[in-house]
Amino acid sequence: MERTFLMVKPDGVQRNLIGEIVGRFESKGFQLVGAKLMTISQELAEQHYGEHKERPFFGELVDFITSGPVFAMVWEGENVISVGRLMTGATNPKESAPGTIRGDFAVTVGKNIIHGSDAPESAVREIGLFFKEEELVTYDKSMNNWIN
Ligand code: FUP
Repeated sequence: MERTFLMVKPDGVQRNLIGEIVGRFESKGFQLVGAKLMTISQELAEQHYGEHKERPFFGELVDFITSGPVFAMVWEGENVISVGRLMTGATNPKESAPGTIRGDFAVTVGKNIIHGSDAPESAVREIGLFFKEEELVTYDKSMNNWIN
C-alpha cells in the first residue's frame, strides 16, 4: 500500500489546524500510520528542503520551518501521494483551489500550512528522514471491533 509524508507546518500548528487537516485525510479514507509533534533542527530542515538549496528563498524557508513545532505524519492508502497533493492544493495559495487545504486556509506562498511528498521517491526519502521504521504502525481496522 502506498505511503506519503505529510506535515502541518509551524503556521498550521499555530493556527490550530492539526485537527482539521488530520480530519480531512481520515474522512477521505486514508489511514494514519505515524505521527509526532516535533521541532525541526537546522540540519533536518536543510536535508528535507535540499532540492531548493540554490533558490533565493532557501534561507527563509529553513528559518520558517524551524521556527516552531510541526506535526509530522505518515499516511497510507490507494494513490495517497497524488491524492494527498490534490487535497493540499497548489504551492502558491494564490492558485490553490477552494476546497483544498491551502485554498481554504493560506494566503502567502511562504506560509502555506502543509507539506506533502510529490512523488514515490520523495515520499520514501522524507518518511526516512522523519521517522524510524518502529515509529510506523501497520494495522487493519477491519480485524478488530473496538467500538462495542
Ligand atoms: P510544495 O511541494 O507544494 O510544498 O512546493 P515546493 O517543494 O516547490 O516548495 C517548498 C516550499 O518552498 C513551499 F511550500 C513554499 C516555499 N516556496 C517559496 O517560499 N517560494 C517559492 O517561490 C516557491 C516555494
